[in-house]
Amino acid sequence: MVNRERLALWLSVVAVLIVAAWAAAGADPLEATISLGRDPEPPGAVLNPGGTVDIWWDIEHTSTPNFVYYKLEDPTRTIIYEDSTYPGSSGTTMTQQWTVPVGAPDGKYWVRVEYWSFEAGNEANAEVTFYVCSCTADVCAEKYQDMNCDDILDPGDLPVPDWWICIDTPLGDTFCKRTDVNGQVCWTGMPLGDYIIYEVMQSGWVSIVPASYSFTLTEAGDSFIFFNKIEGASTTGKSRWGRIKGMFE
Ligand SMILES: [Ca+2]
Repeated sequence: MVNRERLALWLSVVAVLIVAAWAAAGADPLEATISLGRDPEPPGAVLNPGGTVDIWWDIEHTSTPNFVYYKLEDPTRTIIYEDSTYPGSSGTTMTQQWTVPVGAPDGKYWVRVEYWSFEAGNEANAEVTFYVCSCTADVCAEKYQDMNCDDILDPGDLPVPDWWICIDTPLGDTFCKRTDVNGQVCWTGMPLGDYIIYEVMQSGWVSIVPASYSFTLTEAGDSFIFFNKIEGASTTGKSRWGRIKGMFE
């Protein structure tokens, strides 16, 4: 076969593949969406044992429902604590509750919902996690701006609202919240363990205290302060040395 024939053959194969891909895309308008939720959401934890988690979902679809499959798995994803198959459209909108049984391990549990239609088979899946812990505690943070640029947190320094504070949890997730009008943010009912809490630094600001803390959350709970000043802002008050010196003048 000469090179020109090879090229023609190769181009025709590519053209057939493109047409096939286009046809497949055009022939598959079915794409269900699953909204899946639970309460409490991580990093808030369900108490172990006896605590309850609310689970709900809603499936939007244009296809004909065959069945909906639901399962709840342990942190290793090898033990199924609960599962159900809902025939037809009986499981497209559901609300249910699960109580943590005695003997269940602490950790991150998994909920999975699968939507199966007659036309498209396993058309859509969704997964969420929730935390289970035998002991929980709260973590809070406060964010201030050094208004007089003396590097000291004093009564004239103002709280900073709408500032992102994030935590990395012992179960491998990251969650962020904005500070409220009082410059505060709290996470309540969190599992004990090793965390990192940090602020998301913005350009034009300089940290005075650490912008990140590693800590082990115990039942006593914990709180942290983030304290910044605007880069290049001039000192309007006396330095610490200036104050000490002033006492003897
Ligand atoms: Ca100050």
